[in-house]
Amino acid sequence: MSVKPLSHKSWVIYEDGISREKMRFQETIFTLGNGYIGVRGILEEGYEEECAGTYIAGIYDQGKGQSSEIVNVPNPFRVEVYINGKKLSMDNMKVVEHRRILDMKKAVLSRHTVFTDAGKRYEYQSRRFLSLRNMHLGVLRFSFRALDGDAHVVVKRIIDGTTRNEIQAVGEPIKHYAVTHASDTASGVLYLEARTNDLGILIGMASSGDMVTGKFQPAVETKCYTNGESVVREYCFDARKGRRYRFNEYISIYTSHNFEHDVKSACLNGVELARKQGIARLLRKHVRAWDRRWQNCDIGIEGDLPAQKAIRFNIYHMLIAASSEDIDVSIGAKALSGEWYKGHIFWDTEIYILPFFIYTQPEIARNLLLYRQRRLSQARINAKLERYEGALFPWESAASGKDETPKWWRGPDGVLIEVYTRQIQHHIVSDIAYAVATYRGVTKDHGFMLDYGAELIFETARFWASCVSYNKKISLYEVKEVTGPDEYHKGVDNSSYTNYLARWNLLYAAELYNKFLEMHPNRLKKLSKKMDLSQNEVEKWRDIGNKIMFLIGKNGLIEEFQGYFGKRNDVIEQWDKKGMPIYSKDEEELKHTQLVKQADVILLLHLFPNDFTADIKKMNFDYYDARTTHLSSLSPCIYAILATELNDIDKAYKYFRYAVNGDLKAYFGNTELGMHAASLGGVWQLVINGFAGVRVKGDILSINPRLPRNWQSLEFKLVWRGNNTSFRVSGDKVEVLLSSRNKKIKLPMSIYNKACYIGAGKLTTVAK
Ligand code: IFM
Repeated sequence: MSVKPLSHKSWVIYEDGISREKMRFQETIFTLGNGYIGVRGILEEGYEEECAGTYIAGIYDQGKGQSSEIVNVPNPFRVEVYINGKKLSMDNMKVVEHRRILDMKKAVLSRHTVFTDAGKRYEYQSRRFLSLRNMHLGVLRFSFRALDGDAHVVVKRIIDGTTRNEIQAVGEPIKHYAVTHASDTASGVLYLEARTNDLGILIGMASSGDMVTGKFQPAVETKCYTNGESVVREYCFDARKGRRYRFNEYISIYTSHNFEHDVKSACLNGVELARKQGIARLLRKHVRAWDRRWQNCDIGIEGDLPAQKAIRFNIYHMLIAASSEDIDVSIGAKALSGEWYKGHIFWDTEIYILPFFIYTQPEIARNLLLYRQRRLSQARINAKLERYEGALFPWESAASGKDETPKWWRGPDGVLIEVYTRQIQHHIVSDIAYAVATYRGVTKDHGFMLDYGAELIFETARFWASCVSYNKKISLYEVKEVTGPDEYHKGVDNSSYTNYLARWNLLYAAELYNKFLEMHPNRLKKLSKKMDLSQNEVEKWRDIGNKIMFLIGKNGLIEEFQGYFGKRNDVIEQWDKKGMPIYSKDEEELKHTQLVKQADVILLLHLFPNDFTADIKKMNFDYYDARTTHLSSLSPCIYAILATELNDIDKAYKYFRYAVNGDLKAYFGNTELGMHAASLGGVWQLVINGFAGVRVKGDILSINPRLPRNWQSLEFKLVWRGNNTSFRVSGDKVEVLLSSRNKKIKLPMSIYNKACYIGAGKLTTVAK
């Protein structure tokens, strides 16, 4: 069973016509990436409003900034075309035709633009991609036509070393590198090398290209030169009216980060090899790699073309942000599509994005978890610095694993605010542990747990044991002065989300310890020695876990944190056309109310779906839904999941439409700064956990679909316990197809609460 290619339309995102106000938004939407490099969808020639962003995963620098940020490296895709000395650009000329198409299936961005000047039209077309087969390779093909008369043309191919991190919440733009070398080879290959400020990471870029010669080749004068911080190859020729002049470019990018060989040679070899293969072959390989990538993670929706397209858009942006190679990086809050939040990695990755990878491409999930595990030593140091034990993962993380949260930030109203979450948004610690446990539960990758996961789980439990304080009066442990997911209320005591996850973390660690004691005593002995861990300490974790305060009333209503119910009992009273809340945005005032910025208690109910009854879920959903502003993009998807569990499919669909289009239709408000990566993953969870009703119960996969009315069918794939499994939900039936080499396999599942065993290679149908 494979997801039907409904129509080409559901794979493409268009831009028709050009609008200055939307340029930065489009740049984000049209980002290309291969998990290693991300390039915003700028027009090659540039324009006043552009934010030409090229990012390489894992390359951070602080320079004069508040904390380290992902480096906007030189722009390797610059092309300038001059007609009789005047540059083709929306800044200089009128644009009379403009269309861009992002083909999400192939990750190729194509463009057609016609400019006019002095009554004459000039056409520029381009196509580019970042190879998924070779993460160091980019390809650009462009062409030019003078439509109304002959013209004298100069084409400049440029590697532009003038880029900076323009987008700063606080302070001036920062250039995080210095160009150290710009040259060209005898055969016209451009090479630019730059060095980052702090760590001196070398970034090398080479570009090799041709003007494609045809029957009517004009006399072309070609020269290469450096121009300040850029390196240029220039073609000068007389263009004949209506004739198309084509150019091919092969771009190779290497850095000295995690790469032991000579950067320059790698770049030069890279372009030479690419050139030998040619664009058509490189494109074929790239498209095949993308086909394979989509194969395991596409979602098919029949009956709702806008939703089909939007869900693919969400998945596309997660895929382009994740490398299939282990390059010791994780996914930032803006993925590789922008420099807002400085390319930092938040809990967004583990709680929102990771489930998509765990269930569809577990090897990528593993690499993302390894990124945290490799920073465990730094997390131990972070804990010590804050006078805790165990591991304190930073609220905002970059390359080193130190806390990179900037001290100052600019709020939505433009006012400077001191960031108070830095040392106290401790739920990140158990969010990461939770992701490790989810990975283990879905994949049964015991090797990962033995080699890496257990240590992380134990150290995070240790952190919580050192973070709680015992309240003798009530014989309970408390966690004081933290900030939960709801950031309107900072520095609160006994945040229910935080305490519940801390409790889970401690008890899970104790259980894991006992399992290891039984099954892997020698490994445990070694690890215990390394960590100086004793059985007594583990018993203490269990005791604390069982006695952590959790503010749930007799009626099942969970208090978000201690004292929350004493706040002004404001509720949402107005909604906009999309059904989203209208409320005052004054955070100073909001903190005195019960209004909640984003899913907090409701997120807890989603993460532990089997721990709470339907009545408890309903009571809390009704209470918090009436008080949540959804100011954060991390919120609507989670409310929608809960709504599906409560069978309120219309409400779920309302939140789904908002969340799935959050960036595509700019509902979230600041897409120009980059994609809202957490929401992308949250929307995937909404479709799978919510509408498809996929949950792990005990040790088996349970499926209880409840589709929106207009969806005739939903198709998706999951890798469950290492087996590729396809699902199709339509009407009142679920079809499952398991592909496994083990022909004798019988995977237990629960579908519509009916126990069944899925064998390999034959379609199993279960009716409601
Ligand atoms: O991690 C989130 C946080 O929960 C809400 N503000 C934005 C952060 C980054 O996405």
